[in-house]
Amino acid sequence: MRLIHSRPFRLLAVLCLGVLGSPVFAETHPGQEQLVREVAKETGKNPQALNALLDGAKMQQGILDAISRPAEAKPWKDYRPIFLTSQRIGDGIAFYREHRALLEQIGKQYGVAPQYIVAIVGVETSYGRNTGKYKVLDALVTLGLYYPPRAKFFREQLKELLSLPDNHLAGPVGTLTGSYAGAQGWGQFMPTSIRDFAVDADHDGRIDLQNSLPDIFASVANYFAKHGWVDGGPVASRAQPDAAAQPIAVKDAAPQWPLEQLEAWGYAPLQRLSPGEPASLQTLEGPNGPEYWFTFRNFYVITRYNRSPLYAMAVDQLAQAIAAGADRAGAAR
Ligand SMILES: [Ca+2]
Repeated sequence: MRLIHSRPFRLLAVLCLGVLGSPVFAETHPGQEQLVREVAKETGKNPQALNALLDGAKMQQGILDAISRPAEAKPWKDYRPIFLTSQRIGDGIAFYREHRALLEQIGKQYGVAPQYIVAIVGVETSYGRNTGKYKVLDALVTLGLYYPPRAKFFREQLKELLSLPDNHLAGPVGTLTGSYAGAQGWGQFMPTSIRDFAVDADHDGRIDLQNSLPDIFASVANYFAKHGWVDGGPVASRAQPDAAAQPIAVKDAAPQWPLEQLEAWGYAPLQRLSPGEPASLQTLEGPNGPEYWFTFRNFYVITRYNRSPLYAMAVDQLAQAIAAGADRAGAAR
């Protein structure tokens, strides 16, 4: 609900409410004054400028509708075809070839194989084609101040958006666009991820995750590296259960056992792997029945980008398809 619609009314309301008692300040959005006070105190930014910015933001019902829509829990057999399309693989191969030198340089610097950087921007935004049409400020105001179920998380993101130095964003805060959840750029970074992981790799003094490929690639690679990516380490590998294999309860994708323990429980690797490799097990509903997968440290790192194990599996398989195709394309030249 917006009580006050314009600045003259705002001033009037401040005066009236001041006379009547609290609240002393009239707000365009609930909790705005407190938020502005915190950001101004912590960053030294001008409270009037922050208020002006927030006064211009709109609560969007469409954003509340989008986040409230129950997420379809698709099984792997229906999830995989959405991301592993021939178009997305083909575009990824072409993209890798076009930017190979830069990708390999950044991949080497951060210890992350380039095909995983390409796969992330492929899954997130179809290689930068769909970075989102919502105003980031509207999205985070709406979810941070008007959506109690996730207010804690999104208020923190809104606060960070307002706190980030101007040169950490692709443009003025009020002009930025992104997903309905306020994620920005080719890699769909939330403001706290920009703060913690984004990189100015082309050294132009600005972190631009919308227009600078060096910044985009290095930020994704740095995100992986900072979450513990093991250069050259395994991601996921098929497992074959024997007749006596028992179902294994897995809390999340964090590796919990050495591979040989899972083998002892009846799951055989289909490729040669180190018996001591820390692993977990995912059971997915494939097109021909259950699929069993050993997953490793790097798989878990991908789930730090998006919690879904299906997401991590799709990224891994897209990355492998892109790498194989880029090598073939490279050999054919
Ligand atoms: Ca830059």
